[in-house]
Amino acid sequence: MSETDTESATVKMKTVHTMKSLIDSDGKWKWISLIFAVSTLFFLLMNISLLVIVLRGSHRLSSDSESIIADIEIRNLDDKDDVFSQLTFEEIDLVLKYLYSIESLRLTMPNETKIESSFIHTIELLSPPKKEVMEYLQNNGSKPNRRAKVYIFRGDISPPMIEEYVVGDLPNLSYGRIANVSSRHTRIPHIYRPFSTYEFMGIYKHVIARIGKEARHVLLESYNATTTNCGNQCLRFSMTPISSGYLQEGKRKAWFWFAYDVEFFTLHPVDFQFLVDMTSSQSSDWSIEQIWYANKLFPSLDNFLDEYKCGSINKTRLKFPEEATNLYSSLNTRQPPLSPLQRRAPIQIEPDGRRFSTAGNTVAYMSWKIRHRMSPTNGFQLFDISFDNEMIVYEMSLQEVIVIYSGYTPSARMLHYADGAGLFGTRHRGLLPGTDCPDNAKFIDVHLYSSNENGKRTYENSVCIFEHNNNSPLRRHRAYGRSGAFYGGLLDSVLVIRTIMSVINYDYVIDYIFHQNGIVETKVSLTGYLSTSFYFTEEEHYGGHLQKHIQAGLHNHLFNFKVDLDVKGTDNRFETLDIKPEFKQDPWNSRDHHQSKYEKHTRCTEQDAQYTYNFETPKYLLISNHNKSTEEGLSRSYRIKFSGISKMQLPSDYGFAKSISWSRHQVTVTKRKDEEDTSSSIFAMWDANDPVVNFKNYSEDNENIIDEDLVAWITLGTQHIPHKENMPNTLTAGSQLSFYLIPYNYFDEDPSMRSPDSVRIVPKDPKRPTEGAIVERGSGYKRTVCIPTKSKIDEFLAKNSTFIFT
Ligand SMILES: *[C@@H]1O[C@H](CO)[C@@H](O)[C@H](O)[C@H]1NC(C)=O
Ligand SMILES: *[C@@H]1O[C@H](CO)[C@@H](O)[C@H](O)[C@H]1NC(C)=O
Ligand SMILES: *[C@@H]1O[C@H](CO)[C@@H](O)[C@H](O)[C@H]1NC(C)=O
Ligand SMILES: *[C@@H]1O[C@H](CO)[C@@H](O)[C@H](O)[C@H]1NC(C)=O
Ligand SMILES: *[C@@H]1O[C@H](CO)[C@@H](O)[C@H](O)[C@H]1NC(C)=O
Ligand SMILES: *[C@@H]1O[C@H](CO)[C@@H](O)[C@H](O)[C@H]1NC(C)=O
Ligand SMILES: *[C@@H]1O[C@H](CO)[C@@H](O)[C@H](O)[C@H]1NC(C)=O
Ligand SMILES: *[C@@H]1O[C@H](CO)[C@@H](O)[C@H](O)[C@H]1NC(C)=O
Ligand SMILES: *[C@@H]1O[C@H](CO)[C@@H](O)[C@H](O)[C@H]1NC(C)=O
Ligand SMILES: [Cu+2]
Repeated sequence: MSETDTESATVKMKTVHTMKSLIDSDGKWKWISLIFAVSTLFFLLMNISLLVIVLRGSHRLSSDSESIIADIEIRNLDDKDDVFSQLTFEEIDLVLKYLYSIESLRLTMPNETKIESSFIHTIELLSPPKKEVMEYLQNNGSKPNRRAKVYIFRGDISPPMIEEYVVGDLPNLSYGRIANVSSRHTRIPHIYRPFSTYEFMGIYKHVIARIGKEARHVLLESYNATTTNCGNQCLRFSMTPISSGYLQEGKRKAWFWFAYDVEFFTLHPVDFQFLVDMTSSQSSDWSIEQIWYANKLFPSLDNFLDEYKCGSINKTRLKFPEEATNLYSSLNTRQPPLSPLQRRAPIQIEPDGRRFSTAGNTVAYMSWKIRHRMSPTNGFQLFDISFDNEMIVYEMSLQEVIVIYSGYTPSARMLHYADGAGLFGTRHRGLLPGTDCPDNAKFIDVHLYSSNENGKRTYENSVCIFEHNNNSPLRRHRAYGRSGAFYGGLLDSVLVIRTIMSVINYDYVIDYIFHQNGIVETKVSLTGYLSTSFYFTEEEHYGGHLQKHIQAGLHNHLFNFKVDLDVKGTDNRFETLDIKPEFKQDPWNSRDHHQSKYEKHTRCTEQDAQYTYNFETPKYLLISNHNKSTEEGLSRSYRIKFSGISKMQLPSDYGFAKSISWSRHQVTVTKRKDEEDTSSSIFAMWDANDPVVNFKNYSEDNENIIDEDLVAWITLGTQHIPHKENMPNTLTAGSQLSFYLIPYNYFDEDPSMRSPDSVRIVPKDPKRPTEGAIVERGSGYKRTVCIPTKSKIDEFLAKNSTFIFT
């Protein structure tokens, strides 16, 4: 199905939805449908013309009729967004055609590919140089060329490699070469390869098939389940890759473990694990090295099978879990209900229609404007975040998500996960209206290329955008009393751009929240299923014993974000305001007095710009423009503030830690370089012996960072010691981590003073404040009654649930 087909289908669905919601309501609203007949006709006309435009192939138009109307009403967005936007399917086709024409690449067709062959893993836009983009956006410079960044698996060459190619310039491609950059490796040993469908095919064929055949009797006898021909009593395998930091040079190995294939398998591990050497690029060479069963380690599969036969092993006997609705791991609703009331939860409505608009990759809300793109490897990225048409952030994006587990069993203690290996972009999809995002949110589909998902693919409902109010004032004051009574307040309505990534068992909700006072909030909430292992008493200090056989390991979640702030241009400084105790004689008498004072500390070099949180030395962290000051001579700045940090406890030169050097500091400021695009890579789970992106190197040259273009790399985190209530699901509440970008002498006055949502109340007669008041509303609107539109999502899903389960 083509891109335009999908869009028109969505438009049709939503048109039907809008009109039906007006007509379908109960009898007493019939007269309203009559009144609305005229406007319905208008909607219909709008949608027909929209369909025509969409069918003509414009990929720029949003798929939602309401937002088109909002666009027309609110403002005309410029269309310079495509310097940032992801490659279109047409552009991807050009890249594919070009690369397949290069014979020396020996690219295989997807239906013939194996892990040992040459194939394209991902294709995406290579970010254009920032200088060129800035010239284009701000100085009428020429449009930067569009180029593709492509990862190609070269299992076919010796030694086997993964290669990063740059292919350009679109649309008339004339070169495709291995990227030549000095800040990351672009020819990567095959043993550091990220997850791929083709590797899993090799695993099924050469590893699981062997275990399933030779140990079938063990699995059946111990677990009453097996891996193949298992009916509805199957075992599933999971892979725990081992970082090269724990292996002999040149090796690739992984622990595998079995779990019952029920809802949900990560809470049903059995006590069967095995170590596989996957060093060879030929999957037929992979060998099963060790077996761990019933808390014992065996040096080989044959040895294990012999011992099992001789009866020298205490055999495990487990029952297949019964799929009861109250099975501890299932998400079925339990009884009795929390409330006997059959009433729906509150919802928010937009009484006068949507207040944000979207066009192409751009979103506009109040004075905010934001552009976005989805990269198959890096995931969701924001660009060119501006307020009052002035850029504040050039790029803001999640860089990496890691989880470091502890445990006793061989697999559990090696579980050091860098989620980027799973290709972030492809993990964003299937947001459910009404639960993941409000029903009235705008849902965005993205189009990406990844061999793990059969090449070109549309990911439905990957991103949602909505405005809502936090039901709390952003600011307010009530002055009361006989004189000078007034009230001034503003409800905190915000624009939220939300994505949710499901990476195997965990789900990460990532919100970028734009407040009306110039604050950008980034919030990560964690949910999903725990990763667990089979319980043995030796696990006691490594996690929570949550069910008879289930142990969930203690783990540390860490997240890294890139924030390329540009405060009034790119000549910025990193300053800290260091708050210190003072004990000094009072100038007004002879007493000694304790109080705090602060000193501004300009961080001159990259080594001096690595900030580690310390409770004893409180600080404000500022990105400032020294040349743009307030009338009082204070630099214009943005402040970085965070809540939700966690110490990375592995020694810095130990194993996996070398792949994640960003995790040592809560904020690291570096001089911005196009080459130093990311703090991590899709290889981080494996590459500790020689990290492909070695973040530590970014600061190693210790460059001067005064009045330079700067990037702040921000690390959030949380330790998690699992407990009963984390089953079946872990909860977002209590697990939220945030950082804020807060204007600090950036504006001369809080810009939310201009909000149309402002309310001011003054007495009619200041001398008699209780005898009537005048209510002033910024927008001058009158309060009216309105009807929420009825959601049709459940009916829609009953017929077609493609978007949520693909
Ligand atoms: C793979 O697909 C191509 C066409 O795209 C076809 O020519 C070829 O026979 C197929 N190979 C296999 C093994 O199915
Ligand atoms: C922008 O550049 C183009 C061509 O380089 C020129 O024709 C146009 O007049 C310029 N516009 C402005 C506003 O400078
Ligand atoms: C690409 O090539 C076509 C035909 O060869 C030409 O018309 C077009 O201007 C070229 N586009 C660019 C961006 O160079
Ligand atoms: C890579 O870039 C460096 C420095 O820019 C240059 O000296 C070198 O020749 C380039 N190598 C290739 C293969 O293009
Ligand atoms: C990082 O620096 C080390 C030491 O200078 C060097 O060996 C390594 O190749 C660098 N890594 C990258 C990815 O540039
Ligand atoms: C294995 O499962 C089957 C099917 O559910 C059941 O009939 C049988 O009793 C089970 N065997 C054991 C030993 O639990
Ligand atoms: C089997 O279990 C018994 C009782 O728990 C124990 O005494 C024995 O040492 C175990 N044997 C092995 C081989 O682990
Ligand atoms: C500061 O701004 C002035 C006026 O715009 C300019 O002349 C000067 O070069 C700037 N200084 C720095 C350090 O950027
Ligand atoms: C279901 O929806 C998907 C898109 O989500 C579409 O590709 C497919 O054709 C639809 N199926 C039916 C039967 O309408
Ligand atoms: Cu957790």
